[in-house]
Formats: sequence, structure tokens, C-alpha cells
Amino acid sequence: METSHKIFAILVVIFVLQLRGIVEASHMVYSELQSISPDIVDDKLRTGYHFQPPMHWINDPNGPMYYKGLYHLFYQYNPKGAVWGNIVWAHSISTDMINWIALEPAIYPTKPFDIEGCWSGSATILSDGTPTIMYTGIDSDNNQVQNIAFPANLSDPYLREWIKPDYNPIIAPTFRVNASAFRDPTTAWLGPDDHWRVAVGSKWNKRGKVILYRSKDLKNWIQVKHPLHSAPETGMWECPDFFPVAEEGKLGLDTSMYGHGMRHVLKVSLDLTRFEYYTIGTYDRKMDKYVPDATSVDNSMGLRFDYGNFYASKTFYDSDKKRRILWGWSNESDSVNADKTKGWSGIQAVPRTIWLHPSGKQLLQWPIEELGSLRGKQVNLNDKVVKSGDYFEVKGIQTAQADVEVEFDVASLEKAEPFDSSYIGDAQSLCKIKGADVKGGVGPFGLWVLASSKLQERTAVFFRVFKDVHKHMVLMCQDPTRSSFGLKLFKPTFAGFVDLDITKTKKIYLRSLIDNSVVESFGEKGKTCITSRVYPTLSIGSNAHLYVFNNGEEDIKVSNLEAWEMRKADMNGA
Ligand code: DQQ
Repeated sequence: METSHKIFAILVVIFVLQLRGIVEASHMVYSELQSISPDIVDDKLRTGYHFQPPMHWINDPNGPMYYKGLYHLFYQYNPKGAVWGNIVWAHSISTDMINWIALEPAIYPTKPFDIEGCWSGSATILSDGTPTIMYTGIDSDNNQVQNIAFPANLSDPYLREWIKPDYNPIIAPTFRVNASAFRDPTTAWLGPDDHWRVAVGSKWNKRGKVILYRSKDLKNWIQVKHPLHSAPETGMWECPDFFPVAEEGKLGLDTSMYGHGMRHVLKVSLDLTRFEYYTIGTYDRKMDKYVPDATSVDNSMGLRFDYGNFYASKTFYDSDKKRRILWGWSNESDSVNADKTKGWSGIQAVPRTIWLHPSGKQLLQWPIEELGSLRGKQVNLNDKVVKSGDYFEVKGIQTAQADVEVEFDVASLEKAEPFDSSYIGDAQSLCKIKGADVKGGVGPFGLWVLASSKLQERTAVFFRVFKDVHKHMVLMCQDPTRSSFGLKLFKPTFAGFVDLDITKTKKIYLRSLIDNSVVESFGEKGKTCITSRVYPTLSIGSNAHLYVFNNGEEDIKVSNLEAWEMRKADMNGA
């Protein structure tokens, strides 16, 4: 079959299945769907520089670490199909976190303490440099327990083989711990008593919590009476991540660091909403308690690393470049059956360096500098006014796989639309009614990416400025509602507010990483990030175009735009 026919066939199947209302449920096993050959994947819709195995399902990043000159990434992987199930810890290594070599899976079900599944967890580098992994095993009674594994050969920088001691599990659910909601141990850290701490995600009724354990030998663990932290009505906290950040500067801190000039961050992934949020706060080492700052909202309305397809994220301290790196799973926007048809599902978002904004109120994120090594042919333009209702194409490079940085000048805010305060904390609903095609005062303006030549198809990445009583509110959205021409796929609009005093700056920055079926955007130099999976039908490969548009009444100016073609990374042999 010709490629275009294949794509059409895939999309018709997707369309029919969507109409039947089949949606993705991440932890269901669809065994009947795991035997069909994945040979109808169109390579041009696979990402070129996002982390992905050659085929099948992936979810959470697990145990990222740096060891003897190599970065390691493990991840939840189904070696048998494109839907969740049969989960093992797949393993890849890299010298730059951009180009990856796939190794054999590192951890897989073999023992009574993990025979029903090897779920998420984290790596900890011990004081003598030895790496360890703690992960959740699903035991033969279907209870969630925490296990430990050590490298078989410390002189192998690839860390190919891992040993799971027979004394596992090291932590089993006890009284008042829900054995089916007890998972995803964090990286361990050392307390003032030189004993280890580790936190495990859980819930009690509807209260989400991270249960804290202490150990002096990593083998025998004692549950601390109180949780490290908990919050009402948030449901199960999956994949908690707890780490220190410096109050000033971009340098990262080892997870066990403690002292003046640093704050702590707790991130949790909410099973109820499939979104994550984080708080910035204070870790009292004596009490072993974490208290979020008053400025950090401690529920699902709180700060997010990413307002789009991004979940089960995990950071690690890169001791080589002294930075903290964030990995996050970007799930698909389509149905389980569509994934089945493609033969693959899920990627990891580009690894991001994260650090605390000088205000102390949020983190900043930026793609790791190594991504620049893939930048190829470049175009630049300056001082181009985009009048109300106007748009122009950025020509001269292919843009299906590109990196775009833009600086918008917003000279006048006079025509900003009034802000309806009922949308505070709910940017997504606001963007749903004020999409890219709904005319505004100041904005919507931004980029149309993965756009077809006649613009029947396009994904909008844009800003819209509102006037509230005392300040202006800047909304950042990704609107994929026109991303697949003629097909009714699941195309969620994602949005977040940008904490920016635009009356002072009169400018706003945007960087978008476009990669065939993913758009990963960084608003205002990493303050608000949104990742979307999109499946164009026309704007594929050389048929993808890039435009700047302005659907607001006020003119805006592109004071600077730089765009690069992105080369393909070496990706696990695919
Ligand atoms: N995925 C893992 C769990 C974790 C969930 C199983 C989050 O350990 O809670 O694949 O996506």
C-alpha cells in the first residue's frame, strides 16, 4: 500500500474507534489487542529526536542516573505490544541524553516479590558511588511492595545486569497502608543521622500522601509515623519526586544536600486527573516533614511542570554537569486501539534542565543544552509586524522536525479583553472557549505549526492577554483542534497561565520543539510548558509548514525569530 493510503487507513480506523468512544486507560491490560503486527506504522509520524524505542508501549521514565560517563534511562515498557501490560524496566544508555543505545531490559518479573509486575521507581547513588534501584514489585498476592536491586558488575559502565536480593521486598504494606495504592519509591536521601529516607506514593481514602521510611542499611526500613506530606481530596499520589533546589542560580543539587540557600520541591502525579502538580516548600529535617509555601497551591490546581501530555515525571541530579534534569512521559492523544494500529505508544519529552526562578515561586525549565547538537539549517527574521488578522509563513527550512525561538513585542495592551476571574486556576477551560480562531484584543497570537500549505490543518501555539482588575493575565495555549484535517481524533486543548508582568516587559518569548507528532513548547523562557501529541494527515514530512499568526485586534511584532531544522537523533537503533 502507498504511504498516503496507509495513513488514510490508519486514520479511518482511529476515527471509527473514537466515535465508538474508546478511550485510553493506562493500567488496563488489553491482551486481545497485543498480537497484531505493527507493520503499518508510518515512519514520518514517529518522532525524530524524542526518546522512543523502535516499537511497542512505553510509559514512566524510571531511575534516570549518571554513572561512569554514561546517562542511563530506564522506562516502563511492554515488550509484547503497544498497550500497557507485561511491564519491564527497559534500559538505554547515552553520552548526551539525545542519542540513545538500547540495552536488554534491566529489571523484569522473576521472583515472588515482583512476579506480577516491575513498576516505577528511582535510582540512588550511594556515598561510595554505587548505584541502586528501588522499584515497586507486584507480588504473587497482587500487593504492591518495594524492592531493591544492585548492579551485578560495578566496573561495567553499561550496568547491564541487575541483581534483586532474595531478602526483598524491603518494604511491604503494613497496617493502614493500602496494598493496592503503595508505589513508586523516590530517590533516597540521607538525613542528619546518616540514615536513609525514601518516600512512597499512596493514599488513604481520598487523601493523597507520601509515606516516609528510614533505614540505616537500605535493607531494613522503618515507617515514620507521619507521612512526609499529604493533601485532602487529591486521590492516589503516583510517582512522587522530592528534591532540593538552590535559591539562586541554575546549578542543581544532589538529593541529599541540605543547608542554607535552598528550598525543596515535592511533585506528585495524580492518578485521578492524570495531571501532575508540584509545590515549593520547606523540608524540616528534624521533624522529617515537608511544608509547602503559602504561595504554592497544594492541590490539582497547583503549579505544573507541563500543562499537556506529560505524566509520571522524574528528576535526577546530573553530577557531571551539576544540574537537575527532568524526564516526563508524554502519552498519546489517541485511543488504545489506534496505538495498537500504529504499533507504538508513548515517548519521553525532551529532557529539561530545571532550576528555581529568582522569585522563588516557580521552577524554570529548558531543554538540555545538548539538544542544540541536532540543530541544522537555520532561518532568522527580525522586526516583522503582524497586523490584526494577519499571518505569514516562515520559509527556507523544513519544519516537521524543527526548533523555533520567537520574541514577540506587545506594544499596546489597550484592547486586552476583560478577565473572567472564575477561570483563575483553570486555564484549560478558558482556552477551550477562547481557542486560536476566536478573535481577541491582545492575541491570540503565536505559531501555527505542523500546518498544511492551505492551512486546512494546523496546531496553534499561542498567547492571549486579558485585563484583570489589578493586573494583566497572560494565557498560553496549545490548540490542536484543527491538527488533523477531516478526522475526528481526540484533540485536547491544553493551557496554563504565564506569571509575567507584561505591562513592564511588553514582550513574551516562546520556544517550540516540533517533532512530527509532538509539539513541546516553552513559554516565557521556561515558565509555562505545554506538550501535545498531534497526528496530522496532510502536514507530514516536507508538507509541514510553519506560520506566525495574529488573531487579536492589536498588532504585534516579531522582534526576533530563529528556527532550525532538527536532525534525527540515534534512537535506540530505530
Ligand atoms: N505507572 C506505573 C506505576 C505508576 C504509574 C505502572 C504511573 O508504578 O504509579 O506502569 O503512570
